[in-house]
Amino acid sequence: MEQPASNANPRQPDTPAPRLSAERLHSLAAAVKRRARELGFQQCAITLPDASAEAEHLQAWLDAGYQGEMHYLEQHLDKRLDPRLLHPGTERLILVRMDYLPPEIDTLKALANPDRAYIARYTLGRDYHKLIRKRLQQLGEWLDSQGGSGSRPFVDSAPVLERPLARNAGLGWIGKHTLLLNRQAGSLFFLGELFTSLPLPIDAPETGQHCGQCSACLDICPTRAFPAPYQLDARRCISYLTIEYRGSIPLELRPLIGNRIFGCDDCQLICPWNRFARRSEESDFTPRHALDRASLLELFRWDEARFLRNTEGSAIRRTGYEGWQRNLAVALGNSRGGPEVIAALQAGRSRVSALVDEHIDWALQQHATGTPPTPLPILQHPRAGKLAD
Ligand code: B12
Ligand code: SF4
Ligand code: SF4
Repeated sequence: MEQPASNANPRQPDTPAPRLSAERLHSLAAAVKRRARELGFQQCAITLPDASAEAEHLQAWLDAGYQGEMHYLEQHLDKRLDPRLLHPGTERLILVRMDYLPPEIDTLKALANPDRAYIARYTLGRDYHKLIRKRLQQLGEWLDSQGGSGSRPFVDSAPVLERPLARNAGLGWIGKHTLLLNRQAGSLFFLGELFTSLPLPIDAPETGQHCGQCSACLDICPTRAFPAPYQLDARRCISYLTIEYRGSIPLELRPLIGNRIFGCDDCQLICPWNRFARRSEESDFTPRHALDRASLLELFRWDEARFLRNTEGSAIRRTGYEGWQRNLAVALGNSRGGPEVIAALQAGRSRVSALVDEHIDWALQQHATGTPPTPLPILQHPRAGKLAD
């Protein structure tokens, strides 16, 4: 999900931050949190620009090759560990989180129907990067008008270790599924941060680990993508395979992908803390083009022009038309099949690329041999009826 560092109107700290009294900084910290809430963030907290404690884990993760082809994660390690190198003059990071679960959508029903497309809940609406960056920019402009001298917003888009920094700010703990979890809100939220030159008072870090003996996320992952708690082998993660990866999806993983055509939520849906996940009121996160209930066939029939039109301003664009067709071919191979599906798959051959054709051939083969769909572990789970939906 990381994209090349953006140049979203950084406000350079060309003049040093004016010296503000401790009292003034204290009241500004409280005011910035109020302002963040007014701007639609559910929570905001302040920490030091320092992630050096992550060096060992980060290096071990990269050495194991878990990043797959996301080679950008191997770059700018110095900036990841020391955010001040990314934006000189930074004294503090203001971390924010924003809930994204849209209201009134049927998550489990979508997963349970093999003819329906499942798109990760975070990306059914408009691209969150733009929304969050814009709000962070507004927060930065406001802060600068109060005595700051330069701020810069980031969301997902730069070499910033967002989860460890958010934990350091006290926004939650890193769960065994590697995502940030909050006692009041679960994990279905985005993170973003504003770099500021103001030495605001910092918040207490979250030092607790509230997963306890639970290992539900590790056990439910359909592709067994967790070699150990707190470690994700992205090469096996459906989110990576359907969004970031451009090549041929490993044969042994295809049946396990089910009907997921963009991202995956299973390790979060099973998490007991997501009983506390809140629905978002942001209209940007409302599903577009009925993507929460679309059928696989309908989406597979989109031509490239329609794909580009319907994914304008959406993070789904990231996978590209080839990736979209590839993912849909795999999901159609896992569907119930039938004459309409076979005809559509056949008609889809030689339309996009050799890569897509290879996945279509696999799907046709699945139906020719009558291979039954692999049951999704999450639907077999005894708590399936009580999951975050
Ligand atoms: C690359 C990336 C991915 C990759 C790799 C994921 C990963 N776990 O790293 C892929 C494509 C798989 C992915 C998937 C998803 N992502 Co993503 N992703 C990122 C990105 C851009 C960078 C993450 C990164 O730096 N990884 C590097 C590795 C080393 O980090 P790590 O595994 O967490 O390891 C750290 C710690 O866990 C710790 N650690 C490691 N090992 C150990 C061992 C022990 C014992 C301990 C204690 C600690 C520890 O040290 C490490 C270094 O700090 C961030 C945005 C950002 N800039 O941070 C979003 C981000 C993490 N993604 C996000 C989301 C929403 C998702 C998905 C839910 C999307 C979806 N529904 O499909 C899935 C979830 C999959 C999962 N279980 O993680 C959100 C998460 C919000 C949250 N609540 O935490 C982020 C923060 C984006 C955002 N701005 O909101 N993502
Ligand atoms: S997002 Fe899906 S595939 Fe990836 S780790 Fe979580 S459950 Fe596994
Ligand atoms: S499912 Fe359990 S182990 Fe996994 S993150 Fe949630 S509480 Fe932690």
